[in-house]
Amino acid sequence: MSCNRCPDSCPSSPGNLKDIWNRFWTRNKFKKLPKPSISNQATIALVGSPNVGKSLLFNLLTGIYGTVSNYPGTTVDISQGQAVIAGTTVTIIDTPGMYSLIPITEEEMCSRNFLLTESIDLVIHVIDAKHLSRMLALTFQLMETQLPVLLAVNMLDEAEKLGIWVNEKQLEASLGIPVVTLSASQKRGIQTLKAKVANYVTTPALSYSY
Ligand SMILES: Nc1nc2c(ncn2[C@@H]2O[C@H](COP(=O)(O)OP(=O)(O)O)[C@@H](O)[C@H]2O)c(=O)[nH]1
Ligand SMILES: [Mg+2]
Repeated sequence: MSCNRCPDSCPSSPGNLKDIWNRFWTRNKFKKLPKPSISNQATIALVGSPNVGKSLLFNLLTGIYGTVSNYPGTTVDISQGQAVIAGTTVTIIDTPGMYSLIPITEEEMCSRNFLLTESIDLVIHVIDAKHLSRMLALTFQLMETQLPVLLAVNMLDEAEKLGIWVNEKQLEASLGIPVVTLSASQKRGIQTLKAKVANYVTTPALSYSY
């Protein structure tokens, strides 16, 4: 909204805000719908806060043969590997820890840029079951980018010890996206995760309308 007192260069002037808005959303405005079936070219990004188990999950899905490279122009690591899901080989990317799509750290900047500029078929948002409500904020931000999102609620073993029980179906119904509860360290829920990844791209009913 214009206050009518700002010079044209004011960052709050409607023109500049429109530019920022357009730059942020252009990529998403014309985003294709998820592919009808998972293909050899599919790229799946593991995203989430630090220490939620992304890298352990990456290792479980890809084995030990991932490659680590620097995000261009930075010293931030991005790991890439292959996994077999629903009988086909897909690429899995382990992104640097990120609390929010509004970046503060270099890691967050890299993860955000990666998500918004690369061709990603599915984002797996890994969260810690012990801090469910706090971590769902990023889930909503990711959903707003209109990228297909699957929520992986990890650390179930630790949550259960604290008496926290996560209702996968209820969460799925509330959010409108697929949800998997798992414990990467106990290798619990990995097959369900793979099945839901495969299902997600073939079952339009699970797509959220937002
Ligand atoms: N108890 C428990 N520990 C886990 C689980 N998943 C990962 N961890 C541990 O949590 C720590 C952080 O995991 P890491 O994969 O490095 O997290 P990242 O920072 O998200 O990549 C490591 O010590 C893992 O072994 C889990 O499901 N349960
Ligand atoms: Mg990691």
